[in-house]
Amino acid sequence: MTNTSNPICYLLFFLSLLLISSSMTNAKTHYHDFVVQATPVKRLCKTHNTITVNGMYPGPTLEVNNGDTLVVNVMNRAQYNVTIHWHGVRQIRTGWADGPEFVTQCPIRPGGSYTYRFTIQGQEGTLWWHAHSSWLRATVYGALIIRPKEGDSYPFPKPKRETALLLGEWWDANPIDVVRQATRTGAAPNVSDAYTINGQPGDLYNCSSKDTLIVPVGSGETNLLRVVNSALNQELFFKVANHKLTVVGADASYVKPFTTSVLMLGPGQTTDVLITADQSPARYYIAARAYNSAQGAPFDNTTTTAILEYKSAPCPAKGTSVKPVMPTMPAFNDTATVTAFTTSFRSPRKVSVPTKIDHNLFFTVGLGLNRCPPGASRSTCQGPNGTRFTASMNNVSFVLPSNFSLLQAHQQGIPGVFTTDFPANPPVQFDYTGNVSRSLWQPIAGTKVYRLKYGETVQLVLQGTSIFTAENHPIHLHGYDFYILAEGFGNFNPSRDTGKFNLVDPPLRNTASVPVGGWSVIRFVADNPGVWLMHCHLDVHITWGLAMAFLVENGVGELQTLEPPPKDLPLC
Ligand SMILES: *[C@@H]1O[C@H](CO)[C@@H](O)[C@H](O)[C@H]1NC(C)=O
Ligand SMILES: *[C@@H]1O[C@H](CO)[C@@H](O)[C@H](O)[C@H]1NC(C)=O
Ligand SMILES: *[C@@H]1O[C@H](CO)[C@@H](O)[C@H](O)[C@H]1NC(C)=O
Ligand SMILES: *[C@@H]1O[C@H](CO)[C@@H](O)[C@H](O)[C@H]1NC(C)=O
Ligand SMILES: *[C@@H]1O[C@H](CO)[C@@H](O)[C@H](O)[C@H]1NC(C)=O
Ligand SMILES: *[C@@H]1O[C@H](CO)[C@@H](O)[C@H](O)[C@H]1NC(C)=O
Ligand SMILES: *[C@@H]1O[C@H](CO)[C@@H](O)[C@H](O)[C@H]1NC(C)=O
Ligand SMILES: *[C@@H]1O[C@H](CO)[C@@H](O)[C@H](O)[C@H]1NC(C)=O
Ligand SMILES: *[C@@H]1O[C@H](CO)[C@@H](O)[C@H](O)[C@H]1NC(C)=O
Ligand SMILES: [Cu+2]
Repeated sequence: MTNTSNPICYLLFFLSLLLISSSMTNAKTHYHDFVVQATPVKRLCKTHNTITVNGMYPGPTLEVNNGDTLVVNVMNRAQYNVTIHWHGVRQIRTGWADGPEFVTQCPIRPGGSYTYRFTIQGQEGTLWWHAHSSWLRATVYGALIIRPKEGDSYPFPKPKRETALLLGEWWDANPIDVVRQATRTGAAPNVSDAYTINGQPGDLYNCSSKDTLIVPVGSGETNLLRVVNSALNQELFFKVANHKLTVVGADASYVKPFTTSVLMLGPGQTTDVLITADQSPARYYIAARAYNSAQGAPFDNTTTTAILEYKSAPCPAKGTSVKPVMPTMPAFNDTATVTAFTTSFRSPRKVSVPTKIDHNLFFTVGLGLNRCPPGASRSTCQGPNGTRFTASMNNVSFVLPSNFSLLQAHQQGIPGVFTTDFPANPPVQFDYTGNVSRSLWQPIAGTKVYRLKYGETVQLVLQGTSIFTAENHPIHLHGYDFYILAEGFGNFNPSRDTGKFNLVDPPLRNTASVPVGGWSVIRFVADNPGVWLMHCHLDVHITWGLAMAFLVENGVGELQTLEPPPKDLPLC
């Protein structure tokens, strides 16, 4: 181009420069007000004073393009402390906007407000936002849809319509009362009474025949469903009767398309699928119900439904009611189906997985039981055999600070809020997935972080344990996407399992479902300074301490340094 004398070439060159600069200035800033408030919501025959955003359940859908900036002013008009987390957003240098209470900010107290400002950088697909304070996210959540930059297109044929489907969980009670009761008694919290799709349980539940979401389709159309598991405590199977689903994205990264009849999502995960209306015009149930991997544990064994309705479906004759076609759902403990699904994910093409590892970490993840302190009232020790439930990573049950957020304490050098001795390996080696001796069941409590220098590479083996019970744990890392190199059952064995790593096209995600009685291996580069929570996204488990945090130091220069805290950052 530059060594030509052809004036047309010069013209084209300058035009292309203009185009590049205009696509750079195309990025928009979206302003939103979120008012957190109690709102009457009627479900399952009863009205509750539900905490919502702007009176909506689920809350507003945010739609942006990759590269756009969001400015969301959150006003707390509820009676509880609240924060909002933008689940899966990388938050590069903007850790103050990440949201987990006492990790990156103190809570927004009743009457207070805080403005979250952040830019979407290099992410496309479906994410979501939710409260990150106690169990408020049971009802305080919504979709965050990120389309390609203007002028860019999807790496698949443009769908005719797009529908976000948020799978949720409903208690016929105040969810805050449910968690408070569990925290007081030490027992497992009550399970939910219904699952929901975009806030509607569907017509299999009592008093819910009108509370059913209808998803219209035209015959022959291909549509995009953006499925989000926003349930609090339950991994879910998802199916559409008689229709195949082609998975094209997950956690706001594209994947190599594959076709399946069933999805499984852990809380926190998103899956984008194409669905073609290639069946006879009729009404088909879209259904979700539990994948419950913990043997013998009580769970909500109900099924939520929406209806995929062909626009040309014949109207049922007057006075008759033709039920939509119901899909056959996998058994609640069908781990084989889950494994077939989760191991189908690939990146669309070869990716550059870090190969020189600076930190080779091994974290156990699982439950535990605390013996009751002498003299404690029996009413506070209603876990199994007079214990209290707990959970831990590497035998540390995570305790949130209460006087400063971890990020504030780090940035301002305030001592005594956390320690940096989170162990790189389990303090005791044992047969993690075998019959674990009772002497190992009680973890220590602590606020420990693991320190990383800017740019260091991390390999992390997440090893499930069978302490109390083995269970699939959806482990979510804030501020990062990571490659999932492999997963398996039993104890991770480096000499046997390293050979199974996918170093070519592993999927990039923000939440990994660690198999029940098994392990997952992830890798990431610590290129985002801040304090980043990593936790089980079953809220019952994070409540018990199944969490830790990475502290990533600043690098060199402004672009590798955490921004200064916003002026309106809530203090404790
Ligand atoms: C939990 O369930 C028990 C038994 O059904 C019930 O008595 C209790 O009120 C429930 N707790 C809450 C907070 O709803
Ligand atoms: C629905 O109502 C019936 C009759 O009142 C009751 O027996 C049943 O348990 C209810 N089902 C659910 C899921 O609440
Ligand atoms: C769950 O409910 C189904 C009916 O929908 C029933 O067949 C099954 O036994 C129940 N499973 C458990 C574990 O309660
Ligand atoms: C699933 O649970 C049923 C009982 O509801 C049991 O018979 C079956 O063996 C279990 N399957 C697996 C794979 O654990
Ligand atoms: C509770 O105690 C009973 C009787 O000693 C025992 O069989 C059971 O395994 C114990 N359960 C737990 C979870 O410790
Ligand atoms: C913050 O709280 C921790 C734990 O309660 C305490 O040890 C520490 O001294 C407190 N720090 C300040 C500066 O108050
Ligand atoms: C697990 O080990 C304990 C002793 O450590 C033993 O009493 C118990 O029977 C074992 N349970 C199983 C299922 O093997
Ligand atoms: C966890 O630490 C406690 C206290 O030191 C100890 O009793 C227990 O055996 C440890 N468990 C594991 C799995 O390391
Ligand atoms: C609300 O947050 C403040 C710190 O900002 C804390 O002191 C208080 O205990 C919290 N309230 C509840 C109910 O958790
Ligand atoms: Cu968990």
